[in-house]
Amino acid sequence: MKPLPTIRVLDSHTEGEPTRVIVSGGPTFRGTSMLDVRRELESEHDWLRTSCLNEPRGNEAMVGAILCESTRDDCVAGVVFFNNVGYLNGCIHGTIGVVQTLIHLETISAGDHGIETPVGRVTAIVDQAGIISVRNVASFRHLQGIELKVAGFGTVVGDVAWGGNWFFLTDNPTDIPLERARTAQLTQFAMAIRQSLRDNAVTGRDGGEIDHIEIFAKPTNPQHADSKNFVLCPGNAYDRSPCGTGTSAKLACLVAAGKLSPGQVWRQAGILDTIFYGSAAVLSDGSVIPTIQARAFINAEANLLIDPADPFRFGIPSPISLTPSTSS
Ligand code: PYC
Repeated sequence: MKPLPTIRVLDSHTEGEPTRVIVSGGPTFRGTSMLDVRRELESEHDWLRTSCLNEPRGNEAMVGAILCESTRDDCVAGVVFFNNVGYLNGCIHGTIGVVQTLIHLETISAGDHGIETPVGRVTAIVDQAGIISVRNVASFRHLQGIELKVAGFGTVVGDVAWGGNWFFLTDNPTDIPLERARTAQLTQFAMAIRQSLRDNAVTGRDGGEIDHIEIFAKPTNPQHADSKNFVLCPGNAYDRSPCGTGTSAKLACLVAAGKLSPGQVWRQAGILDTIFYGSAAVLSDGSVIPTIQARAFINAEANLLIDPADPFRFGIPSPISLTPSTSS
């Protein structure tokens, strides 16, 4: 029997949020940057994303990462991240997952390693004990104290910030507790915020869509964390981790508000009460370079088989559409 086309993946989770790294079986790219590679994936090879992440092989929470040769001399690898509905700009939990994967494959060991992403070069720092930190791209608060009318929830006030993705950040104005048992309600609330941002044409710089919503509350255990968040991702899955680009956006807002000093450690808990440790160096224009530390664990090595007879060989199409709906 002829062998079936095979995609080799390594799965990990970073403080609860899964990453599936494609290590072989993908196409060859022509692009001269990870932004080009992302465009190629989107326009020519979207089957790879849907095959790996959609059911029945994947699930809505999973973030995929295709490992590529970097187009730069100062990076050990290039990577493009995607999810259940499309392609991400940056992804820090995913970068930590990629780095843990490269350690597992014995491609890298302790030291500093450049990783090329569609939003620029990030640096992974692996210490002698194997603890991974990632120095992210420059992050900044773009808008402060935006007031939104959110259908069903009243007025919500928050900031817009870039941390490698665009975020709307707000302290929880509702009485819905930030607890795992309440993620359905939190998801409804965050989706309503995102809809209001669209209806009111509130965007990131250069019109970038604010597709991540981050809601903050007091931590479950103030001895372990400074804050707890719930993060809604573009495909309506919530981040099981505290979200690295979201934590970077939070650091940028805290520094802009004079609530965090350069180098001071911020302990951001997520919905599972796992923690990302963040700190920020401040640049002359007020933006920050965040460094995020977290644990990732490899939990599977697998060959995904693409059987031409399988009607769902490219995954079951996602019921979620990225096309914004118009509210009446
Ligand atoms: O950790 O940056 C992150 C991230 C973005 C979306 C899911 N996780």
